[in-house]
Amino acid sequence: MASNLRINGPRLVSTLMELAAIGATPEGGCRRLALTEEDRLGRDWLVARMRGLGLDVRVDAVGNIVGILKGQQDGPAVILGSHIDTVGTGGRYDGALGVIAGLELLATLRDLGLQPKRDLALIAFTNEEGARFHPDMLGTVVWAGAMSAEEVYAERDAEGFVLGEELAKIGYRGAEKPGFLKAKAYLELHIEQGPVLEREGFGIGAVTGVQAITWLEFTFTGQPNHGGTTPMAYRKDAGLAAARVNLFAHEATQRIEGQLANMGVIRVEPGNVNVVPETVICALDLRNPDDALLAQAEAEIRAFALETAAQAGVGVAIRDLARFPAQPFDERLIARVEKAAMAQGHTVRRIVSGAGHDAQMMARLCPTAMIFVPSIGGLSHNPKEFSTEADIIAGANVLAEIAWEEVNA
Ligand code: HGY
Ligand code: MN
Ligand code: MN
Repeated sequence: MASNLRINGPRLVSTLMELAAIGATPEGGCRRLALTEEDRLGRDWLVARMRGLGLDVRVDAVGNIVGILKGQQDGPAVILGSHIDTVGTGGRYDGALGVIAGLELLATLRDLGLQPKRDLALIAFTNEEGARFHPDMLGTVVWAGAMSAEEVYAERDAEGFVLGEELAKIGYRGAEKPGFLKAKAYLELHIEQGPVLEREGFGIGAVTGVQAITWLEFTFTGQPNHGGTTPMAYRKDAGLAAARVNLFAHEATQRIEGQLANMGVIRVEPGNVNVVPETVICALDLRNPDDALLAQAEAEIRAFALETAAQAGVGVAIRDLARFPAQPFDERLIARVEKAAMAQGHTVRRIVSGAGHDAQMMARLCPTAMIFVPSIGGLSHNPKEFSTEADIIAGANVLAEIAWEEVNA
């Protein structure tokens, strides 16, 4: 049964589009920021679908939603998962595809009346994106024991809302202990979110691991003053310091092999065109497949920030928002992804993930692998994010074959 188990492709696509309608944006994407009303609606929809499949549905202390198909015998489960929260300019596929593909496999098993030897679980993890609350991958960070629920409850978003309160407000501060379900293996289907598979003509990516990620927040404190009367030499310009750090970080990507930098947050106070900025809070997303090179880039950028703040006569505070080392996946499962893809007639290549994923934390607990499908135009975190029906169905069938084999091994 293992090698010719196939999911219901049209149902996969229609279920994905049903979720996409929740938090749909006029530009054709999705906006379900973690713990917002849109996230709650998506969660409620998923819980109802899981219950409709007869799964045992549990919610843990940080809102991870766990749907379990009981196996014939006790023991560690095979876990499928991803996330349904999105960034502000999210698309329809990032995260959702992995959750819906897991749901579709469970629906297929129900259609066929198949009970696995072990528990087969599907988890939608909380706040994978880290767009509203930090760190990203928060649900799996707590699931894997790297932070406690109490620690993350205290996290605040940019408006000052507190994570623990927001979680309770949407009704997903659950009773289960994060990590309560032991895992034999974790598998995640996800869009590539980059241009490689499409550009090189591959249908499936066998993901070898995730690159290292560091997010830093800089708070520059200057002196508000008149933008027209204050001589340039007299200014204590927090905006100038932030701009120089952004430029320096981009220049570091030219010098350091594999280095990436993005300043996606720049908040200026008071934010008036004719006032020299008093405070600038900015956040840098730094990544590199190599831990040591990322550490070098971080050290250089930190040193430059202190130096440029002194030159501009402004104060500076630097805060860690997230820090994940490069994470390799399980070689046996990576090879299994390649084998299943080829057996099902797809082209496949190995690829390192540029994006962070829940899988990188689950890999600390059990053998883990990811399956990528192409992102058209390499677009993601953009409402125009798109993957073809053929590709997502192919990815879901590769996931199904491996999951079914692992859960009965
Ligand atoms: O930031 C990331 O790489 C992921 O999308 N959370
Ligand atoms: Mn994602
Ligand atoms: Mn994402």
